[in-house]
Amino acid sequence: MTDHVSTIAAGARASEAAAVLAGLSGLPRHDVAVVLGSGWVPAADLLGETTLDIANTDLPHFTPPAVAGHAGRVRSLEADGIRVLVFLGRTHLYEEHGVDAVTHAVRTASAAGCSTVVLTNGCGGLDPTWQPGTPVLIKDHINLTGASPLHGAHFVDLTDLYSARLRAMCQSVEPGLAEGVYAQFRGPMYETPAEIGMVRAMGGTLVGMSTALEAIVCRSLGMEVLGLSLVTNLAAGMSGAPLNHEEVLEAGTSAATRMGSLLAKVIRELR
Ligand code: 8IG
Repeated sequence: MTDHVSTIAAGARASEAAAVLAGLSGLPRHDVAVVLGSGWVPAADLLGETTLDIANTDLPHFTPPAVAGHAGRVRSLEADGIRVLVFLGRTHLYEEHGVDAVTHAVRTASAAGCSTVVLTNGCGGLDPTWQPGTPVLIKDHINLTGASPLHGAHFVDLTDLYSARLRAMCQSVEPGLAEGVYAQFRGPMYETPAEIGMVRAMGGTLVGMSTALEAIVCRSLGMEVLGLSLVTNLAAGMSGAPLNHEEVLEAGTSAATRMGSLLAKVIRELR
């Protein structure tokens, strides 16, 4: 396939998924999409009134989840009149299904009518004052995956990718929220201490394995993007202890109530 045809094919797959979603939910359109990453899934129940809860694979072209804590479900919620499409879990680049699998959820959200997307993740933090369980607004990213989620000569401006308007809104909902620059690695290994030194020298303050490629596609489709990280661990080499996935899930479970009420408030401001 040529790159141009690849773009059309990704859009057509998303339209198919959006059509099935419309049938199952009875809603021709949704307003806001939320992608819940590691540590955020337990917050899902706090966001609104669930009106549909399906496996992501009930929609065409979704990939079954590979990782514990990545639920692979899709919900339709009602939050004070806002129709919210929630993805519990995501497909990661390290699962090796390719960039189109990574971005299918946000392409589907766009095809379903969402003009705003909230991308959340669990990540490592480079600021020693960010204890595990600290939420951080993403103000910019550095894509260290070596991959692009766009096909062909598709030039997209990423200035203000993480909407200044939505960040200001979050700051009014939760004054003093920290802000950071998110560096996306391919994973699935965590970084070496030397790689964390590289990220610090580049101006990155958060490290993870998601979000940036999805945000790029959202911008290419004209959606407004809000990025929220939950720092679940200090970046490699900073705490003296090794990193492990269970610790990450545990930090999410204990922060769930706070993240849920933050997200619930933020969603109600998105209209
Ligand atoms: I949760 O320290 C979580 N995800 N790359 N590094 C990377 N991804 C992560 C980390 C981390 N913690």
